[in-house]
Amino acid sequence: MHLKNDGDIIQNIEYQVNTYRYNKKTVGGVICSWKLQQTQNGIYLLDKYKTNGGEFYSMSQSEILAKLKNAVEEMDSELAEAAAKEAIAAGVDPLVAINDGLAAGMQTMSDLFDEGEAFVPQLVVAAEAFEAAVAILKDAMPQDQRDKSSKGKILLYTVQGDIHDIGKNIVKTMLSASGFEVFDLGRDAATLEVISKAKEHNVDIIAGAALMTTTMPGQRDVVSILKEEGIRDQFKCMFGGAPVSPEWVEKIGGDAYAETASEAVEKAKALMAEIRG
Ligand code: B12
Repeated sequence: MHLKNDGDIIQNIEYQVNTYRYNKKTVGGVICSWKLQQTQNGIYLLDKYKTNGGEFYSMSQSEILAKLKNAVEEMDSELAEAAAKEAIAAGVDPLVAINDGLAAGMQTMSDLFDEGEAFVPQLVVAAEAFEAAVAILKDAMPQDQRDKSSKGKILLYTVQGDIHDIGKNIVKTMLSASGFEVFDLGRDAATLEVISKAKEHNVDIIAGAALMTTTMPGQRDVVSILKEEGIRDQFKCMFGGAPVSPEWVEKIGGDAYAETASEAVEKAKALMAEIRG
């Protein structure tokens, strides 16, 4: 049973207290309940609850998103997994949980690094907490979000000579979670391999990350080779990574730039709309 909005009509009433009815079940290892009210139009959801030592308490979506964000900032995988289970139990949309909760926490870590307040090991451990929670949230996604074939195919990689992949992996998670079929070539992906895999999988979008000014030309090379081979029109090219800018992407003849993982999803959707007319 997926309950998202107040007002959703629910069946399977389990028990009744005074004028209210409660529906109880275990979701992702968490016992949760929904408070319902019978009206002449049907049975409506009034509130969602999670049990705590026998007591019911209400947890709003914003509290849960804050917990997810905090777990990544605390670099705590166990906390992140627990918060993911709470999100599922409370009926929070898994994509919202990833985007507004976990990814927001990752952004904090990235900002802290830039300010000299966090260091590489912290970023790596925070990314692990992010991934641990995503694995749980993915299982709770409705079938239409998991139906990858509907949204489009994307070849994702970090350019040749560049081994940074934390951000690329977040982009992968967000794209997959949004219904795209993602072929991940990993990091330090050879330019010719990118072209050959794009053809092999007949992808719609080629998406490359570069994290160093010295490796950004790897993005330009992909566009140049596609042009040389006369197949530039067969693929949309999207690029990103911390040193990359919209101006750079325009200069090298790319189709889209995204600053963050959630923006990458929006841009990929827009590119697919262009492809499908
Ligand atoms: C973590 C890190 C490492 C880790 C990487 C671990 C890993 N598995 O990724 C390790 C320690 C291995 C490492 C190694 C090196 N690093 Co380093 N590293 C970083 C650091 C601190 C953080 C990068 C990161 O993960 N950020 C967090 C993620 C979430 O952000 P993000 O990657 O930008 O991703 C977001 C967006 O860019 C976007 N995005 C990402 N990918 C994509 C893809 C597409 C298609 C799109 C649309 C969007 C998109 O969405 C993401 C989420 O919102 C940066 C500093 C920085 N501020 O960037 C330096 C940094 C990138 N590294 C740097 C350097 C120099 C190196 C080394 C050369 C160091 C050395 N002397 O050995 C080596 C590189 C070796 C190589 N050949 O690649 C420099 C690069 C300088 C430059 N020339 O531009 C930086 C900037 C540090 C600095 N200030 O000097 N590094």
